Amino acid sequence: VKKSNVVSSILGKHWQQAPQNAVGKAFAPTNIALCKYWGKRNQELNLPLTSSLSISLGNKGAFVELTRQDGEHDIVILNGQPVASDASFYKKLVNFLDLFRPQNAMRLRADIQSNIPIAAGLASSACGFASIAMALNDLFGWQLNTTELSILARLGSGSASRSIEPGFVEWQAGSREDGMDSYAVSLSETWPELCVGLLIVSEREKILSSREAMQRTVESSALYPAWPAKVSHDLVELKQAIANHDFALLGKAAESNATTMHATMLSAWPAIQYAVPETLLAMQTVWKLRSEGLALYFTQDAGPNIKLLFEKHNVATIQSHFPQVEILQPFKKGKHI
Ligand code: 2P0
Repeated sequence: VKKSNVVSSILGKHWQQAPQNAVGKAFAPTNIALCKYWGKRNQELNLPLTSSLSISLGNKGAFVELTRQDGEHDIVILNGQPVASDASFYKKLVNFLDLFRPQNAMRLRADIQSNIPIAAGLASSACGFASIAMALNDLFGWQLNTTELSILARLGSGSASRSIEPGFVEWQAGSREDGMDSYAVSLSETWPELCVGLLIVSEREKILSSREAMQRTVESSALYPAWPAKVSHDLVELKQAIANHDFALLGKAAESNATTMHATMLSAWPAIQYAVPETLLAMQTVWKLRSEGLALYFTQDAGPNIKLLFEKHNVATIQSHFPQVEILQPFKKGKHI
């Protein structure tokens, strides 16, 4: 099954018809996985080996305006700066847009405004592809639902499937070969007290893309066979924690999911380690503070930075121990960009 088969089956008669509107606009939040997506069963369609569960970060994400562009090339502007045509983000984006062009091969201009701290390496592809999928829907007037948008966003980047909706989101792995049952579903619960703290410990570039790292882990880690069972266990705990607002259970499940994911990578060959010394120091500080009674947990993605998890009543304490932390409230209402 090819990406274009999935697109044509979702868009039906609308596929490759001209845009209905002059401009397509959309905002998509970025998301942080509490139970991670690590390993694909299908590389082409970004179909995961397991389900995952994330939290969308409120008004932190990407706002896109898509317009038609004369000439031979797409133009991608990120925060006012043109993205070079040899940049990997440009190439990934153009490949994605190729799936949707009408027969006359119309070119597009994508003006993307992101308010995620750039150095955080915070799943920019997640909100990027989700916002592009939603803006295409607006430009072409397809009137797709969130399930269809989640499937389309996944074709750009797996984690983008989880960035269509706010709040807690579960990406259900599904089992079909064409991935039509692999999309994200929003959980209805909210948790206004919940905070995420971004701890930028290093601005170093990513050592290895998530795509390559997860593939190498699946193929060579002796620990990978234990991962799907760990995910199933953590998903049960996370849903229970969310339903009961049990912060200690949420923190434990999220932190141990992240450390287990990184353990599978460390046991890959060649070994993959996204942590730098400052990452480990931050983890040790979290563990020390927790042993002293502070309800503080962390998670870590495919990079050296740490995301702290805590509740609103502990904000002042967290700030005193981590003066450089940027605190986000996923359930706080607010304007985008
Ligand atoms: C996640 N990550 O669940 C996991 C945890 C990073 C660590 O999803 O190859 O950019 O485009 O499907 O979505 C990052 O991987 O990978 C990611 P592709 P993606 O958030």
